[in-house]
Amino acid sequence: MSWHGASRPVTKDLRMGTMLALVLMVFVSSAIGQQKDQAKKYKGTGTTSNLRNIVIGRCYHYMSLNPSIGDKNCTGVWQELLDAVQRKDPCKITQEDYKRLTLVAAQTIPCDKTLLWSRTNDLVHRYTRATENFVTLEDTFLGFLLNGLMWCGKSLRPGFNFKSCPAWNECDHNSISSFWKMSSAAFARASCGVVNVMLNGSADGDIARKESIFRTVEIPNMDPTRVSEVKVWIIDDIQGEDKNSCDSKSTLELKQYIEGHKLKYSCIDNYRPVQALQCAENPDIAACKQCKY
Ligand code: AVW
Repeated sequence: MSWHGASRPVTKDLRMGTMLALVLMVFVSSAIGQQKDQAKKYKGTGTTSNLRNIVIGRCYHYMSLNPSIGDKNCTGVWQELLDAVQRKDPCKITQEDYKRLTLVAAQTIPCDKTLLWSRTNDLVHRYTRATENFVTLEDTFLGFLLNGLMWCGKSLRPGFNFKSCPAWNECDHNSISSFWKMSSAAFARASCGVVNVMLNGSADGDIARKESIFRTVEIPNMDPTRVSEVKVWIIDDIQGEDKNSCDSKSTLELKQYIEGHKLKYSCIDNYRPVQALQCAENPDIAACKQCKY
C-alpha cells in the first residue's frame, strides 16, 4: 500500500469532519443571533405596522401632489429602505447605509424655498401647509415618505423588527437618527439662495440646541457659494414668553456660528406672515386684537 493510498480515507474523514463542524458553528451562531435578536428589547416603539403599504402609498400620493418630481419607482424606493436596514444590527446603521435610498429619492429644491426649523415642528408645518411658499425637509419626497414613522431591522434575519427599535439617543448609529441626519444633510446640501430657519423664541435654553440637527448637520452642509444668506425667524408662541429674540446672547452666538461657516446671516423677530397664521388660528386672544395688520 502506498503512503498516498493509505492516507486518502483519513484525509476524507478529516475534511468531512471539518465541514460538519463548520456547518454546526454557522447553525449555532445563527441560532444564538436569533435568540439575541428576540431577547433584545429596545427603548423605542417597534416598526410602524403596515410600513410597506404606508411608504408605497405615500410615494404615489407625493407624485400625484407634485407632478414636477417625475416618475419615481415606488417599489424600488421601498426596496432601498429595506436593504438599508435588514439583516443589520439596528444600532449599527450608518448614514452610508442610506446612500442608495437618498440617490433614488433625489429631488431638486428650488432656490429661496428651503425652510429649516428647530423646536417649531408643529408651527413650521402648519405654516408650509397654509402658504405653500416654502419647503421643509418633511415636505420633500424623502421626508414625506418617512415622517413620523418608525423602522428597524433585525441583526441576522430579513425584514423588520415590529416589537421594538432603538430610541433616538439609545445608540449613536441607529436606523432612525442616521436616516434623519443623512436626509437633513442632503437637504441642506441641495439648498440654494436664501435659506430660512424658523426658531422658537419662547422655548427654554439656547435658541438652537447645541446638538440639534440644524446646528450639527444642516449648517455645516450648506454650500456658501450657493446659499446667499441664512435668514433666521424667531417666533414666540402667540401667548408665550419672549425668552429669545434676535439680540439675545444665544442668538448672537448662533450668528457667529453661522458666519463661522462662511454663510451670510440675518435675523427677524416674529416674522409677520407667521404671526398672521398664529392669529388666524387664535383670533380671539388679546395679542391678535391689536390692529397691527
Ligand atoms: P429639534 P433639530 N432626542 O426641534 O434641529 C430625541 O431640536 O434637531 O430640531 N429626538 C430627537 C433628538 C433627541 N436628542 N434630536 C432630534 N430629535 C428628533 C431636519 C425628534 O423627533 C429639519 F430639516 C425631534 O422632534 C430641521 O431643520 C426632532 O428631531 C431640523 O432637522 C427635532 O428636534 C430639525 O431638527
